Amino acid sequence: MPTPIIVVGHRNPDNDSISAAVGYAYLKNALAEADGTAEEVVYVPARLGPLPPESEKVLEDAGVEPPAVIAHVHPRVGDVMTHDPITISQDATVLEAGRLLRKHNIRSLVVVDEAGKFIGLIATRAIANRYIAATDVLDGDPNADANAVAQDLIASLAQKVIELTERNVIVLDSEALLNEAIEDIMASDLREAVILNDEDECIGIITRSDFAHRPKRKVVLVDHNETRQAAPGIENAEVVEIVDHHRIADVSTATPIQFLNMPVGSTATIVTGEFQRHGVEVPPAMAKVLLSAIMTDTVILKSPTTTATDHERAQYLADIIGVDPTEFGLAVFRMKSAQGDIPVKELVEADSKEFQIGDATVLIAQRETVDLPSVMEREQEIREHMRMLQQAHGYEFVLFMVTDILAEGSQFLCEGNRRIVNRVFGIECTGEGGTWMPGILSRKKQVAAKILG
Ligand SMILES: [Mn+2]
Repeated sequence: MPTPIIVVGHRNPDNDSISAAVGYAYLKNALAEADGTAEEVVYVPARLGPLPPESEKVLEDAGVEPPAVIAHVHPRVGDVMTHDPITISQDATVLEAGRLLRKHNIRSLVVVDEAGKFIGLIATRAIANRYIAATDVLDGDPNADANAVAQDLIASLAQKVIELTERNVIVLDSEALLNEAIEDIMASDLREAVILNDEDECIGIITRSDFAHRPKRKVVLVDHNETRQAAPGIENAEVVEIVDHHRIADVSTATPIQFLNMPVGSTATIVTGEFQRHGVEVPPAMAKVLLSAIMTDTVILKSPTTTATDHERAQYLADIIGVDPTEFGLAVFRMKSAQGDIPVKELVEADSKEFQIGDATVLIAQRETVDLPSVMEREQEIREHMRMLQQAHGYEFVLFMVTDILAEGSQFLCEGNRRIVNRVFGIECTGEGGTWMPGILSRKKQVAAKILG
C-alpha cells in the first residue's frame, strides 16, 4: 500500500485552498507516476471544512471528486496498523497455528469463525503457556516421567485453536487517535489490538512494536504556512512541502523541504506554474478548477494582489478550456453568491481568518458579492452575529468586509474595539451603516497587512 501524503489548504477553506489542493495532488501523482514512485506514495487532497458553494459547483461541473474532509492530522490507528492480518479458523489445530506463525514470523493470528468473523487471537504466548502446562502432569503423579509430558504435548498439537484463543482483545477504530490507542494497549495484558469493520471482520492488527517509532502523517500545505490556520495536530505531523502565496509565518520543519512561496494572486497560480515547469499537461477538468481559484482569489484579476503572472497563467488555463477568463470568472462569482438567504453564520464566517496583534486576536471576515445592498439589508442580523463571535472568542474586534466586485470596493462593518480599525484606516466606523472603502478588495494586502503592520 502506498503511503498517503495529505495535500491540504487552510481552515475555513476558500476556493483557492480547495482547488490548489486538488490541482497540486493531481500534479504530484502524475509526477510520481512518471518517476516510478507511484507505488510508494499517493497524494490525497483534503479539506478542513465545508466546500464553498463555488468550489462545489466547479468541481461538479468538471467531474472532479471533492477533497475529503479531515478533522486533524494526528497519527491514527489506521496509519500504523498491519492491513489484512493472517487469519486461522477456530477449528484448525494448534500445529497448523504454529506453522502459520513460523511461516509469517509473527506472534499472533486472528481466529475466525466459519463466516470469517472475528473471534479472538491465538498468540505464541498462549501456545508457550500450554507447553509449560504440560509439566503439570508430573505434579499430580509421582510415577509420571518425561514420557508422560511428551504424550501430553503431542496431544496438544491436535488441540483446536479455539481452546487457546484469547478473547479479551481490545477493538479499535482505524480513525482513533494513535496516542490514545497506545495507552489502551499498554494498559492491557495483550500486546495487540484489532480493528474490525462493520461486518466484524478483522481488517487490521496493531501490536506494541508498531508504535515503537511514533509515526507521523506526511502533509503538503497549500495556501497557508501558519500553524493557527493549519490542521489540528500539525505539530505532530511531518510537513513535506509548502506551496503558498501568503506571508511566511511559523510552520517549521526538521529537514529542508520544497517551500514555494510567491507573491502572486493565488496559490492556484503557483500550482499552474508547477505544471508548466514540469511539462505536465493540465487536463481541462483541472484547468477549470485552477482557473476558478485564480479568479476568486484575485477577484477576477482586479485585486491589487494580482500580478502579470496571474494574468498569463489565467489565460493559459482559459485557452485549455476554451473560455474567456473574465467571463469564466464572473460565472464563478455568480455561483458564489447564488444563494440569497444563506444563514448569517455562513455569510459572516465562511471566509473569516484570525490574526494576532501583540497579545490580542482579531477576526477579519470577508464576503464578496455582486449585490452589496442585499447584504446590507441584513446589517442588524450580521452585527449581532459579529458581537456574538467577538464575545465568544474574546476577539479585540471583528471586522467584516463586504466586497462589491463590480463597484470595486468594500463596506467595512466593525464590532468590538473599532478604534484600532479607525486609526489604521483614518476612518470613523460606527455601529451603524458601516463605511464604504473604495478600491479595497484584498483582505491580505490592503487590510490585514495594514492592521498587522
Ligand atoms: Mn489563496
